[in-house]
Amino acid sequence: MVETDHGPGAEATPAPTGHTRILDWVAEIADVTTPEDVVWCDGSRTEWDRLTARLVDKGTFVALAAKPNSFWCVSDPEDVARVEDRTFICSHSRRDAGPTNNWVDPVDMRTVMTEHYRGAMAGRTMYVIAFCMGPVDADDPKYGVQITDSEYVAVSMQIMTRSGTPVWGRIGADAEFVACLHSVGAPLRPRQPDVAWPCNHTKYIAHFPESRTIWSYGSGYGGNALLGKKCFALRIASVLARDEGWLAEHMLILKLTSPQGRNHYVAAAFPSSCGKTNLAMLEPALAGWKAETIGDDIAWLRFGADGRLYAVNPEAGFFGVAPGTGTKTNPNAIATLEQGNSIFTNTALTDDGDVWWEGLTATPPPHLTDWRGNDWKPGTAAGPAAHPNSRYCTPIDQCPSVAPEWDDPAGVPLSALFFGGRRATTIPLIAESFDWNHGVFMASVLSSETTAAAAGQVGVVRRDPMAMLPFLGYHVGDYFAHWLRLGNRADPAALPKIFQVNWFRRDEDGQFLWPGFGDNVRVLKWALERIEGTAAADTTAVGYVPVPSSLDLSGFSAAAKRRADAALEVRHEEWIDEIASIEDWYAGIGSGTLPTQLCDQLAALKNRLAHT
Ligand code: GTP
Ligand code: SPV
Ligand code: MN
Repeated sequence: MVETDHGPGAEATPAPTGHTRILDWVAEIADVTTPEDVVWCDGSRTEWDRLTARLVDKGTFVALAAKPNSFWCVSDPEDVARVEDRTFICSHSRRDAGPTNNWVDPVDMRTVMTEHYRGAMAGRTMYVIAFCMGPVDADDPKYGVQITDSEYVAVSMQIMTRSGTPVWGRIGADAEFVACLHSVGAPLRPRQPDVAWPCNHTKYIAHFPESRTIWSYGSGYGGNALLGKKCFALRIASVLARDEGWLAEHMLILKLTSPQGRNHYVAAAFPSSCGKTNLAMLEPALAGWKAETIGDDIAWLRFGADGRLYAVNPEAGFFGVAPGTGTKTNPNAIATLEQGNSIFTNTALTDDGDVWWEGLTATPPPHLTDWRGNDWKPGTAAGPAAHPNSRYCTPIDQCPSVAPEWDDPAGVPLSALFFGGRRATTIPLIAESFDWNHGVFMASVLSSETTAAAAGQVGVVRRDPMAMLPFLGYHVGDYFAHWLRLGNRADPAALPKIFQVNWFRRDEDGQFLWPGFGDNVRVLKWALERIEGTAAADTTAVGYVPVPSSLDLSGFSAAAKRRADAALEVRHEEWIDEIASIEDWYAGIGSGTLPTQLCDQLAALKNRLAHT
């Protein structure tokens, strides 16, 4: 045990590790950031109670009367989403960050950020959190240590990751770990009162892929600050995966059981705020089908000895979009939250100590406190009561639909991969790829309208390859080559089939053509029947698409069936525009790096469009 006590704080705790590199790093960061004290987190309930009480005292948290052990808070109105324009991949060579990432030389970035970090934790407590992404019993567990000066982050990391004493034990004296440094960048002078949501107008979310290091500064929100999530489990992990022969993906993981009792595991990549959590907690609209949740945001995919692709959820909680979540759309999320032990950020607060957001109930309560902390009354307010990117943070193991194997270190073998986006036109409800390379092509040109999950304009169509555009730690062309290589050296019969889906196609009035949510099981059913060889398909220019009678629309009205048919249409005139946009996207990647197989796929698609 090593005593690490910087300054006069009453809370300083002894280090629970003899890991020299961790001790040296923590001491070095404490010297630069000058916190009042250093607390080594044990991840216990006692710690949770102490930190949540502190957050209530500070005015950050409001304890909810209506839900056990649950808290509401609002962020600074400038700190509400991931900041993609302030996110950097600081690889040694600019080339390795590729055309889709912001790049700064790692030495320059460390120099600039060190000046921001200097004294940044003054007046605050520095927490040191050990965590493991994925089950601690994995063959090759991936550890992280996050330093943070935010109690909000410390309690959120308790929900989102496996953390604390058991992980310190596993890390031992010499395990590899990803060093995650986080500061909200809001030092306090002596006796300066704190604000409810400290943060800094200047923000940096920097990744150093070669040294497996993350430096985050200025934001306290979501993926900017909970560094196990997008920063580690996607940006750094994608680089680990490239080097070690696996894939780190922005995917939900779902277990489906047919009425005949057949099990399939599937994973699906949709961009932020495009339906992963909802599909992961699906309540099937078809009788006899069962859906169970394994993960809702991130999947780590590795080939097993049997040649199949296995998926593990590296997280332990959900950081889910609140608006649109209700008993009709996502009853499992609502039931998860009813159990308590949750944090709500930027939702509205009811007068009786509960949370509310648009879509929770059909009509809002007569009075609310909105996400800016102001009075809010239906009909009179200028904006929504909850921020569109307001989130709940809740443990996965209290979800009623969780599958027992969610925590299995071996993962689950995948039958299918789905790639989907939010597209008002063009992209059919579902299309099956012709083979692995065609599926990788489909995923490489995935596109979606931007959402409130990231700061910036909403509703603009952009290419979002594999739903990973904001989360890739290296060159997108190399990433495509990695996908192709892994599939091409595998047994084709053991590979998951690749499908493209679009729940968000609209009619001329802007209404969704497909009802979505629980009805999405109808689409999944067709995909599984394709895998089992029983469903019929039309061969179109863009892939295999259900013949109308092969999609189970039982219970749909005639009008709903017509709308489903429209959602399935492959309209060549729309695809001509799409091709132009795909060509632009590929041109930006650079012919030296874009795999020739993908250029061949694009040429073949153009050829099919011209001849069918
Ligand atoms: P991130 O956590 O940002 O990665 O988002 P996500 O991909 O998990 O998206 P989520 O499931 O939280 O859904 C985002 C929004 O899309 C919510 O407002 C949902 O209500 C809405 N949504 C989800 N599934 C469907 C669907 O099948 N159809 C329609 N129309 N909307 C959906
Ligand atoms: C996303 O934006 O994809 C999220 C939310 O899941 S965040 O954790 O902020 O990245
Ligand atoms: Mn996400």
